[in-house]
Amino acid sequence: PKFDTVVINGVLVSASDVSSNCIGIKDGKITVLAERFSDDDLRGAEVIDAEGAYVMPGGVDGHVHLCQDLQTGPHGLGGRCADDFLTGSRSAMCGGTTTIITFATQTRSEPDRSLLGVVGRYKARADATGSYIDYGFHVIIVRDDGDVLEEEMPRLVSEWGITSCKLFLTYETQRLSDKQLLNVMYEARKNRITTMIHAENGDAIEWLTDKLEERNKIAPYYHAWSRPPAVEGEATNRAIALAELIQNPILFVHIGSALAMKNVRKAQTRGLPVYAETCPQYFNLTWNDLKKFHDPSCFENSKMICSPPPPPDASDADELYLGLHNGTFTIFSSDHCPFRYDDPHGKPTGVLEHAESMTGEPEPESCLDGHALCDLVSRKTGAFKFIPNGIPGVETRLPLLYTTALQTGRISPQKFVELTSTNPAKLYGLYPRKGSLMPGADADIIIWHPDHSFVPFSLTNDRLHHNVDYTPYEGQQFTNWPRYTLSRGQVVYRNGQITGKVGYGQYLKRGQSQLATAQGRKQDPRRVADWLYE
Ligand code: DUC
Ligand code: ZN
Ligand code: ZN
Ligand code: ZN
Repeated sequence: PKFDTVVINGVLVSASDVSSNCIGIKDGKITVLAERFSDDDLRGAEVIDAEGAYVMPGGVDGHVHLCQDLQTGPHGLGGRCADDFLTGSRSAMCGGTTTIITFATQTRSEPDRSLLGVVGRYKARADATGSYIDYGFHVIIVRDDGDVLEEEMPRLVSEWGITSCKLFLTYETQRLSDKQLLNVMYEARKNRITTMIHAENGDAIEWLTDKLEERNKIAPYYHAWSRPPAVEGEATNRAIALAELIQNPILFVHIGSALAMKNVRKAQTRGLPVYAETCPQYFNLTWNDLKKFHDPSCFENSKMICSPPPPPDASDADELYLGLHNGTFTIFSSDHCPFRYDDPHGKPTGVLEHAESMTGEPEPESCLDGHALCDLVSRKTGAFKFIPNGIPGVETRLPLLYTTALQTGRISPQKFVELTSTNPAKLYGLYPRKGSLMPGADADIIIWHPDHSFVPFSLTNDRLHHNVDYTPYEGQQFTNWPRYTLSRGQVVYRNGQITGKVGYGQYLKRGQSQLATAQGRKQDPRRVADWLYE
């Protein structure tokens, strides 16, 4: 047959166009787009009727934590990662995502000096279960070892196709000083590795945390008070200044405040190659969600702790939507960072082993509802600073944005595709193989339900396919959901059923970023420190 599979009656959406075309798929690739197919074309092919619904390139989620190491100590990420490559990729694909980029994390331990060693270890974790969908790695660099960076960065690119690294300005166990940041960014730039920056001022957070503790404000809710928008505001400005100094393109991960977004916008207006990511939690949660369980002192509220925290109230989200629309945000990722609530090393009780380190800490009030786990934890001093930061969301990323932004007219269908698929593919060197419906691209495709025939429902965690025992979006109304997910031409998810196979997903060697190139201005000799790169 001419095609293995065809998609007919769809409204195709790319980052630039909406068109009524059929898709012909052969050997895992899109081979033909045509207004219609003849009977001859269709012979022997599996025909998928989209019934007038949107058809989009599969989601590319550039920010997913799977199998990540437990890191201990105050302000460390802490906790046991609930999802491995099996459960994490399963959850992604059931929400319309066909590519995930996860983190291979260096630690400060001596054996982790070698980035290649770290990556090999994470690859083995992926191989241990296999993945349902294609995946790649970013590296997280928490050390400034000049010899390692010089020797290994070129090999990360050539041997592994890893062309991006994440750097932290906060967390005792991860953060780089300004000088270290410059060192690592400089080496990264020489190798055309995109630097992703977690921009929160670690000193400000520690200082505020001390002040909150002095006042016994240690319940989960106060996690947000320890990270008000100014914390992200300062760190974004500082990173922009340092990156400009050495002409390094940067991408801010998980921007959560309108303040930081405006800093990014200003830098972009000046022609600097500054990119930004934002995530569902900054549109759908607020500080109030950190006190929604039982009563404000109940440690079940730890389920909602992520960094940066959600914004204070919904007015920030209104501004953030503008940033999605006007291009300030380059990508929309999940920051899926999964911890279970019932795991002793998960959400509330990751605290237990550190309880003794809190010398002379007054006992917090226990939950007024007498919630058992909550009491147990609060008795052990479950201060927010010991609670692992992160919430799940790889499966809800696309349907949530579809429901709250596309269907409400806040963003166009094209912008939806740009933010969730095309731009992450370009930014991370996967385009046009991923993030595109052009002939030659991998046949990674989502087909939605026709809006008019979808029966809205309210989300419960049992519908999801991650290994986390809660969702922050419990009770949220959804007005659409991916009906089919295709990965390299195979239907891996259909009408709520998993049809894919674990182990089918392939490791992706990525190329250079295709975004950080032209900058819309002449180079300014006073600004440009060319001698650094001679
Ligand atoms: N950074 C992330 O990227 N995810 C969760 C927590 C964090 O600090
Ligand atoms: Zn981060
Ligand atoms: Zn993250
Ligand atoms: Zn409780």
